[in-house]
Amino acid sequence: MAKRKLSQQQRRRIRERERERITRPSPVEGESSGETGLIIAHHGKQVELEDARGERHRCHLRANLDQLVAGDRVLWQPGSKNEHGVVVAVEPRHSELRRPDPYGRLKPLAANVDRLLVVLAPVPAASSLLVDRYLVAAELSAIEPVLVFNKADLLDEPQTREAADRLRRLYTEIGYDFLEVSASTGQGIEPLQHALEGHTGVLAGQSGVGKSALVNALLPEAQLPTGSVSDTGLGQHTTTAARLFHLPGSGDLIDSPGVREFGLWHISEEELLRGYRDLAPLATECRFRNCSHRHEPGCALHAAVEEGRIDPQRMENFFRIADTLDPGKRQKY
Ligand SMILES: Nc1nc2c(ncn2[C@@H]2O[C@H](COP(=O)(O)OP(=O)(O)OP(=O)(O)O)[C@@H](O)[C@H]2O)c(=O)[nH]1
Ligand SMILES: [Mg+2]
Ligand SMILES: [Zn+2]
Repeated sequence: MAKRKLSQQQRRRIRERERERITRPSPVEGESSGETGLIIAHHGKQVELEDARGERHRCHLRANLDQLVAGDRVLWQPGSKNEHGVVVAVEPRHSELRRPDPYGRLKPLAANVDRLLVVLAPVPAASSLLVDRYLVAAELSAIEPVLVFNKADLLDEPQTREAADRLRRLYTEIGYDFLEVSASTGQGIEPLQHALEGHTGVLAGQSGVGKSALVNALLPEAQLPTGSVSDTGLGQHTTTAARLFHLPGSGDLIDSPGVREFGLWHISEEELLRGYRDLAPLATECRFRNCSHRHEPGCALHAAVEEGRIDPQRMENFFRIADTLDPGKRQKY
């Protein structure tokens, strides 16, 4: 059964790629001769790519190319016998999720995605501050976020149930999708699959929330290792590199390594506000055009919180993130 599905899927993809190739007049930056390919993962200086027939190849990169990531669409030239191919050019990305690496340098994590699955769980405990950081990144990259609360099978205790419900209320009131799922029992996996149909999603969230387990639930053939180590609190990550998977049906999903923090220091306070889809429209209604929303009278944001139209948690998180922005990017008061 799984085999048949896969070959149908491959056929569909070949048709898609062929169509793309015909209708796309050399859209690639740099050189233009070569076959089209999709980056599945990058390993150091090499990448794994999928060709138009669905076959995988290891390739080197032309020296002038920036780092490629899962989801990138490229042109490449096959190597001669037993040799790696070479990627010669990359298509401009229509979207890009970036995050700082451990050295604080901003790195792309996934390209050409249109859904960000922010995975939460009762363990490790979900924090709205981390959720907000992901939401801001998604909003600024024009990627539609979906909150995925995993390990729903662990919500028996009234306390954990209440914490999950609180997050659901907080985010659904703003208009975000919130799915309660369990990679272990299969609860909510079908709605998750529907949410990804025809889209390319990327999984994000703390280490140990079950991102790879969700890939396995959606695509049992993936057989990804999932970590018990993370559960012990040692802070180790099970997944070490982002990787793209084709889901049954239509839709792609990129698994990514977990992070403890999702830094946003590189954005300005103005951008941060734009990333808060509930707060941003209110800012134009403040009495003072250059309102800092901190101490001025007639601040529409504070009025909305007092009247119960905005959750105070969102405002608090906004200011907490604002305090971590690069000093040069903060608003001066
Ligand atoms: N009870 C329960 N445990 C789960 C569920 N999903 C995942 N887990 C467990 O959570 C642990 C972490 O799962 P992973 O899928 O490795 O987590 P991850 O988010 O991919 O972690 P990193 O790769 O380190 O970022 C494993 O022990 C899983 O078995 C679930 O729905 N219910
Ligand atoms: Mg993982
Ligand atoms: Zn204001």
